[in-house]
Amino acid sequence: MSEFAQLAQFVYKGAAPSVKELTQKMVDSGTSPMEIITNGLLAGMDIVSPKFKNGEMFVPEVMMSARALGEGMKILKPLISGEDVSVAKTIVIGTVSGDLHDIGKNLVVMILESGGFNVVDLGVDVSPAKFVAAVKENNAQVVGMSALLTTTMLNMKETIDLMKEEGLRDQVKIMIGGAPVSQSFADEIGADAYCADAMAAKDTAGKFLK
Ligand code: B12
Repeated sequence: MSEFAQLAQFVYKGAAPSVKELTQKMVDSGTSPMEIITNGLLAGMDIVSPKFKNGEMFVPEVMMSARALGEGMKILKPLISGEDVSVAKTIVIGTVSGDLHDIGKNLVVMILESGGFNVVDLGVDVSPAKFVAAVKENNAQVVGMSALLTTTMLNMKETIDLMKEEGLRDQVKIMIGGAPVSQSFADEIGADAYCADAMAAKDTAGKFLK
């Protein structure tokens, strides 16, 4: 079994110490951090996702996988976020109200930071009012919203509507992401962009902040 496949298995099994150890070993032997994320850590989540969907895995086990993945991310984050922050532009990002999924959002944060953007991460379960307050406080130019549930994706619209009410909509570009959202949903709720993954988020933020 390759080291990538082994790492994916450790994530799937929620074996945090093994994930930590193997991630460090791969880093030490010169494997690229992005490859470790994509072909090891996220490949592990790709094993978890269908099993969770069809009832072979349950919430506590998926939490263990998420935690194990986080241990790997902790090692990799400083390695891909090390570039000089030269762009004084601020992106406020969070997972919307009622939603606790943050693996994808955290990955987007890491990639944006690696691109030199100043990122204010509001965490999970972020209310529309909290997004608005953060845009004001940080004088942000971009807002990123994540949602993984069909029920919570509607809170993206609530947030955009509140930005309009507060007269902030013209000040910010809004990008959204997460498994259930799409370009057509972005159009429907009046977001500026939908991004399928973290790399697309970085490209889109780059275009917005040119
Ligand atoms: C891990 C996971 C959990 C973990 C979350 C741990 C954590 N810290 O995040 C736990 C176990 C806690 C969990 C809980 C629940 N979950 Co869950 N979960 C998942 C799972 C398996 C993987 C999600 C994930 O991390 N993917 C990996 C990341 C890297 O991908 P991503 O999030 O899509 O992010 C990428 C892009 O979307 C994009 N992106 C994401 N966000 C953003 C933001 C911006 C601004 C941009 C530009 C881009 C962007 O870039 C990211 C990186 O490339 C999904 C299955 C799936 N197919 O998505 C179910 C899933 C999302 N969960 C689901 C459900 C039902 C639940 C629960 C309701 C279960 C329950 N009965 O309690 C709860 C809800 C809790 C809550 N209130 O939020 C359903 C949702 C169904 C639906 N249609 O709404 C799914 C789809 C599983 C399923 N098919 O049944 N879950």
